[in-house]
Amino acid sequence: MESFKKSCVYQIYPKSFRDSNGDGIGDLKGVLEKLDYLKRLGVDYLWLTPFFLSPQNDNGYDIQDYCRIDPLFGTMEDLEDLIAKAGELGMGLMLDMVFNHTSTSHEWFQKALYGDKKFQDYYFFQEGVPGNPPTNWQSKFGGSAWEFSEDAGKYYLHLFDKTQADLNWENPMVREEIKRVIRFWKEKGIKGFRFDVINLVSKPSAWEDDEEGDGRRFYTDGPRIHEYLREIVVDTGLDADDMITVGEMSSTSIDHCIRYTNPLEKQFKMCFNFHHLKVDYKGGDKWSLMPYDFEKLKKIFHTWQTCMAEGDGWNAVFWCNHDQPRAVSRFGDDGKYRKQTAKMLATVIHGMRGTPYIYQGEEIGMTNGYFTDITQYRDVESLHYFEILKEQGREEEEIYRILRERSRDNSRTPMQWDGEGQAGFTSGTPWIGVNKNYEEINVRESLADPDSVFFYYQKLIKLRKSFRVIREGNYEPVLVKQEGIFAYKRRFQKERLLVFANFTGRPQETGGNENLEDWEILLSNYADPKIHGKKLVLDPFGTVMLYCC
Ligand code: TEU
Ligand code: CA
Repeated sequence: MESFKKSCVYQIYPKSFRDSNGDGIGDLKGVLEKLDYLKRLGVDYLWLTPFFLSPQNDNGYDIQDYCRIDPLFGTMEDLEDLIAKAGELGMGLMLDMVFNHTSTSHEWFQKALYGDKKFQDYYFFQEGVPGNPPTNWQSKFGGSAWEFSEDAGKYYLHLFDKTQADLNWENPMVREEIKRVIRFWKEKGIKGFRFDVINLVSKPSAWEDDEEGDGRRFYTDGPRIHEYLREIVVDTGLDADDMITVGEMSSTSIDHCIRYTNPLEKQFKMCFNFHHLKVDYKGGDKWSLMPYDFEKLKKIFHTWQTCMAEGDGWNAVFWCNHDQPRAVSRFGDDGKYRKQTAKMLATVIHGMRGTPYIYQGEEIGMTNGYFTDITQYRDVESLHYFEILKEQGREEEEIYRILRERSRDNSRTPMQWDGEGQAGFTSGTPWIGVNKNYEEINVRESLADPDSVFFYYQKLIKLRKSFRVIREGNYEPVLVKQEGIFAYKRRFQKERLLVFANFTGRPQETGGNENLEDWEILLSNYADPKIHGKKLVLDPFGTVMLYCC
C-alpha cells in the first residue's frame, strides 16, 4: 500500500510558528526547535508554506526566486539542517510550490516589463488601453484580474493580487523552468510538494468576457490541465511511491479530482477541495455572513467520500489551513465546549478515507483571532475587502463583524506555546498579534493534561496506522436524515468502523441497526459513552468511534 495512505501531514505557517531570533517573525530555526514536539504528535510529513525569496505581499505566495530562501526565514543551511533532523526523526518535508503566478519582482517578470519578448511570453501580456481591460474577469482578492503596466504599455493577467502575475503554462519553456525548480528541491531531500491553486494554470485559448461570473469557469480545471500535470509529474519523477504530492484545487469537481488522483493518470497522490468550507457563504459569497448549513456540509462530505472511493481517487481531508478561520470557532463552540468540539471535529476527519492534514494550533484547539481594529489585520485580502465593503456602503460595524468571522488572519495568529509573554512565540514584537486566550490555550497546558486535545490527536494518528479499515475501507453514509448528527461506516474485508458525531450543543439520541454493545469503543471525547443495545446517547458535541471485526 502506498505510504501516503497511512500518513498524517502537519501544516506549518513558518511566519507564525516559532521565532528563534526575536525579530518577531517565525523562521526555519524556530521549526527546528519544535521537531520533538511534532514527532511526539506522531505526524509523518511537515508541509511548510512558502519561505522563498519574496516581497511578502501575500505572505510568500508571491515568489521572487523559487530556489532561494528569504532571509526573513533563515538560510539554505538552516533548511538543510531541518531536512536532515526531520529525516532522522522519520518526518519528511513538503514544500509549497506556487506555479500559477510569480511575484512581479521575479526576474522573469522584470525582464518582461522592459520589453523582452521571450519573457513576456512567460506571462499573459495583452494589448489594450488603460480603463479597458481585455476581459471582465475578477481577481480572487477583489477588483479586475488585469493590471495595466505603464512600463510595458500592456495589460497582464493576475488572478490574485496585482503583484502576483499569472504564468503562461502554454509556453513549454515555462514548464521546463518549473521542472528545474522541482528537481532542485528534490535533490535537497524534499519528500513532497503541495501545488498552490494548481487547477487554475491552464487558461483558455481565447480571452472572452464572463457574462455569468468572475471568469473562473474559463480557467478552472482548464482545457489542458491534466496533460500539464502529468507532464510535470512524470518528467520530474514525482509519481514515485516515496513522493507525496497534493494539488490545491480551487472550485473543482469530483470528476476532475478523480482524474487528478487516480494512480493510472500519473498526476497527484491527492488533492484538496474546498466545497465543505463554503457552507457558510451566503449566496456563495465569502463576504456575506450566514450560519453554516450543517445538512449541506454533511451531504458534501458524504458525496465526495463515496465518489472518490468509487473512482479510486484520493483526497486530502482537513478542516483548517492558513486561509480558513479556525474550525472550532466556525463549526462548533469555541467557549464552553471548545475541547469537545475540537475532538469531535478531529474524529470526523481522521476516521475518513483520505490523508488527514492538521494545521498548526488545531491540535491544541486554537480559536479565531477575533481582531477588533483594522490596524491589527495583516492579510492583503482582508485589507482589500475592508475597502471594497466600505465602497459598497456597508457600516463599519458590519464590516468588522464580517472580517472577524472571515479573515484569513484568524488562523495566522502566532502559535501558542505557553502562557508567558507573546505565548512563547517570540521574545520580540510579533508581526501579527497573539490571540488573547494564550494563557488558557497553549502547548504547555496541553502537554500537562492527559485528556487534552493534543493527546486525542495523537491517538487518532496512531489509530490510522493500526487499522486497515481506516486507511483502506470504503465509505458509507449512515443516519443521513438525522438532524445535527454526522455518521458514517467504513468497511474493509471483515473489519468495520463506525463514527458518530453530534454537531449540536445538546445531547442527542442516535444509533442504527447494529447492536453497539458488540463493538469496541476505539475513542470518544467523553469518558463514558452511553451505549444501550442499538442506542447511543451523544453528549453536546460528543463523538464516538467504534470498531468491529
Ligand atoms: O489559496 C488559494 C485560494 O483560492 C484561496 O484559498 C484563497 O485564499 C481564498 O479563496 C481567498 O478568499 C492559495 C494560498 O493558499 C493562499 O494563501 C494564497 O493567497 C493564494 O493561493 C495565492 O497564491
Ligand atoms: Ca525570526
